[in-house]
Amino acid sequence: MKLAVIGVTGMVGEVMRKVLDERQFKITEFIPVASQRSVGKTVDFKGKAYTIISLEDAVARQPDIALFSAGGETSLEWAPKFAAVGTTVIDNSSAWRMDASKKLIVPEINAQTLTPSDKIIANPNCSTIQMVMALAPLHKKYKIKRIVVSTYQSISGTGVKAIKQLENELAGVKGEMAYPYPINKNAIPHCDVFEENGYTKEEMKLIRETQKILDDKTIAVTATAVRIPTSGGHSEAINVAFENDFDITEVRKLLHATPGVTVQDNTDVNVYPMPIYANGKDDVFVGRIRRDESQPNTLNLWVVSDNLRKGAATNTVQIAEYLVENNLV
Ligand code: 11C
Repeated sequence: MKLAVIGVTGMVGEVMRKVLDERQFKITEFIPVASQRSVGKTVDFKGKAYTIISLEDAVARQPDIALFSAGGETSLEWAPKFAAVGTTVIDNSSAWRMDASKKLIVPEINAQTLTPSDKIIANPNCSTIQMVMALAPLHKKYKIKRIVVSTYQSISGTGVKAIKQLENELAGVKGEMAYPYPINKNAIPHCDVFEENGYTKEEMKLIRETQKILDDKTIAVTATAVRIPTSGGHSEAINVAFENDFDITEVRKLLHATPGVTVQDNTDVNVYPMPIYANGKDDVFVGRIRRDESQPNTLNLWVVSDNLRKGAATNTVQIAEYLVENNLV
């Protein structure tokens, strides 16, 4: 298996290398790729130094799989070039997610839709992945009518510039700002850019991607995405109304039985998910499971996950594993 990682020096690229190593993904040739300014430098993978090559040179090597995490513009330009030489691209950017001809995959939910002709596969947005991981088993059983979600997103979702901004603020140093306001001691209701309808792009991703992954356009979703000064791990307060009524014990059982989901829910002893504990782990953690007593068939959940792992790198590597295990590459 010849595997290329595009954006290998970035935050997600670094976690991809770690996850590939941890999961012992079988690779015969590791091809690290980054922008021109990194070409010729080295990156570590499995304790060895590898020289970074350019996108052009990587296409010439015809990898079997290319994991992309280098931004939407790079994906739009280069994913088709890799696909044209037979590479299967798994793309972390938002470039292809809503393209009707591309699949948007969370392996636990819809990997079975993949075929060998899917040459560009989209990896969903981090905040969407953790939400659908918790909701998919409940949708199957009770059918979702409407979701109201508020997110509390870590600065690692914005990237290194945001981490630097917080470090500078904590050190009392002036520097480049990733956000229009200070992030320390703050909550900024603004993730990604604003769209014409007054929602942010992040909020619209939660709406559109959820319907696509759960393959149900009838699901109504509304979202408010907020940036908070946590360093890793997104949290979400989810209110979900179902067509059919549920039994709360059965909901807990369903979530317990869902691979990739860990229930942390014992208020007697203050057990609930929190980003400081979810960070560095691959699972999606669900707690504060309770009936919304204000209207019928409605449930409240608190969902936390590491946005760079299950929200990005781990989900991408899981897609690659599925392709290999099912002889789709
Ligand atoms: C955030 N969800 O935390 C974003 C980061 O569409 O893949 C990832 C952006 C994307 O701000």
